[in-house]
Amino acid sequence: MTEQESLNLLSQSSVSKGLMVIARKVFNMERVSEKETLKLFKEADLGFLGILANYIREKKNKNYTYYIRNLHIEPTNKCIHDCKFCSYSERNAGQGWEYSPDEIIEIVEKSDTNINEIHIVGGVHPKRDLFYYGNIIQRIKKVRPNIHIKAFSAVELDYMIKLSGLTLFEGLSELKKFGLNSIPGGGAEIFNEKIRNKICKSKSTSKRWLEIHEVAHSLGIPSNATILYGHLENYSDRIDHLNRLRNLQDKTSLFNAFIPLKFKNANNEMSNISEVSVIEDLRNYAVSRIFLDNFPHIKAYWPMIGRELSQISLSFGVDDFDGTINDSTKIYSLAGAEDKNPSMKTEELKTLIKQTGRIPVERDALYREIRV
Ligand code: V47
Ligand code: SF4
Repeated sequence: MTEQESLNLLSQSSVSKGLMVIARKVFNMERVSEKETLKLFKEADLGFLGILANYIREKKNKNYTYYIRNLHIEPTNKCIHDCKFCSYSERNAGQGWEYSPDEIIEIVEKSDTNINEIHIVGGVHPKRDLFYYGNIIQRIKKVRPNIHIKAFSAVELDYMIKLSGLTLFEGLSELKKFGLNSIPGGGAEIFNEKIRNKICKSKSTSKRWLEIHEVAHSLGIPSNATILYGHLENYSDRIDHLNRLRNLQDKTSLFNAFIPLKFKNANNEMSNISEVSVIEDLRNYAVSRIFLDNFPHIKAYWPMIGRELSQISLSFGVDDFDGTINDSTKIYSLAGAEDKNPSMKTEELKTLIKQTGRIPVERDALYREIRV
């Protein structure tokens, strides 16, 4: 839809003058302020947010929807932290596991040879340092020399680097030498310190999370960012979180994707909090797309929100469907996600994307198109 068509559509509806001012800014690709974003969260309806978010989505990523052939490996659920929302760690799941380096290599060896990316995220094991994980990365690269390794949330990195007695810069440089290519977006949760202290007190601070991504970017290691939403936070807290990310991206430009993670309430210490509605999920995707004008991609993580909501999210700012994953991911299935064995063939991913009228584009980990 063109800018004029979108404006015409909006002016026919009962949109307030204040919201129309924001709409014009968006159609001129101007940055929206925190105050304006609060107005969007509080006053705009879903249709209005969808038109704005979709306009930006199509300006940035046309009618394309990206997906990747990837494999998720969770090395362990043993963890020094006790995040209240976690359903996955040994403490909360009641059962601990850890793959040995040989078992991890076996998983890689057995995986599809077309895979382009391995995503590795797990618990923060008390005894595993940077060299332990670095050696695993090095061994994976021997098996699959061209694979992109996106591994370890900032919280895992923080601990393994400290345990090895290195500075952040030294630790990340070492990991890069071992073969680390990028960093996933986990561990960000919510940056507001008061809420962070309530839901994951022992975890790396917000300042540290941002510092780790900034140092990684300075070393040429790109990364993703997430938010855990739909628990104790309010709209201002979400905007504050987005703003800290937008400010860092202004400095470094090395965030690839933003991934909103909906709080799931099964089997954790926050089960008393109801999950937010699907409407709220879509509003949150849309506002994220509108605010994060310097993030190239917004990702829907389908194992968490399901296939159908992921399809609908493509009209609310999302342009990335993540990937084929595999069937061993437990973080969300234990927290109550519908899909207990998340795994999708590329044909199914493509069909889901085509059903929404979008064009599926297979990408590599850096969003370069792969033609097969
Ligand atoms: O940081 C844990 C979240 C994250 C729950 O970079 C929960 O491509 C909802 O980082 N309800 C880890 N969320 C996963 C992660 C990730 C996932 C997909 C793609 C990428 C990427 C990164 O999982 C944690 C936390 O925010 N999480 N428990 C829960 N009950
Ligand atoms: Fe550990 Fe991650 Fe669970 Fe927190 S969310 S307890 S850091 S596994």
